[in-house]
Amino acid sequence: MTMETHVPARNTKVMNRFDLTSRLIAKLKNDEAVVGGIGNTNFDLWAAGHRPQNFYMLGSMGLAFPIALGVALAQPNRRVFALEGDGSLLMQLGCLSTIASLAPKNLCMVVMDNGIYQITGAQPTPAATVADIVAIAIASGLADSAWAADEEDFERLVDRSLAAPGPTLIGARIDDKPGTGQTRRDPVQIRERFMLGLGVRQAL
Ligand SMILES: Cc1ncc(C[n+]2csc(CCOP(=O)(O)OP(=O)(O)O)c2C)c(N)n1
Repeated sequence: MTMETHVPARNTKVMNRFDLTSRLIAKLKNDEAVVGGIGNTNFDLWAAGHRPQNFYMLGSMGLAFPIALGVALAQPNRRVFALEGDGSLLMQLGCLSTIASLAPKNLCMVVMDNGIYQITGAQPTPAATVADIVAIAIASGLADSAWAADEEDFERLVDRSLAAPGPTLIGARIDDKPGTGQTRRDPVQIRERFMLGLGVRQAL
């Protein structure tokens, strides 16, 4: 079964990244992993409440979904969420069809689509005009992809992703606000904490 009817992006409510991220984190009760993409997605993930199972990508656009794919394949009994901006995903579209081919049941991708490269000065991305991220995901083989119509619908889609076999993708149109707060930029610490959080490294 797929995520019901596909709502076109332009019929969806413009929401807020930090609010949606907080709603997602509030639902996680089983040490689910969450991978934040470069910049605002990981800033808001940090601000929503740091968890040892969070990983914060620094510096490279488009790597949240590929990293989350690796985690999902390595730990099939853990649910994995990944948060990415539209500009970053458009730079790394090939990951969608790779994920569709490998079909990890435990992976949910969330695209925070503000139609701009917010963090570098709000230049418009193709998602603002010609590119529909959810349509691209479906055409890449990710049938369980849907735009969230509003916050309630976003929560419903997250609940479904926690219960149903994935991979799933949720598109959310968001406003142009920058991230709330800033992740501490210490890549070694971020990696070590994540490995501890996933139980693949023992504390010294
Ligand atoms: C390969 C590469 N090109 C350009 C940059 C500079 N850069 C960093 S974040 C960013 C914009 C990210 O846009 P998006 O993913 O839509 O997130 P938003 O800033 O809108 O939250 C850009 C252009 C980079 N870090 N890496």
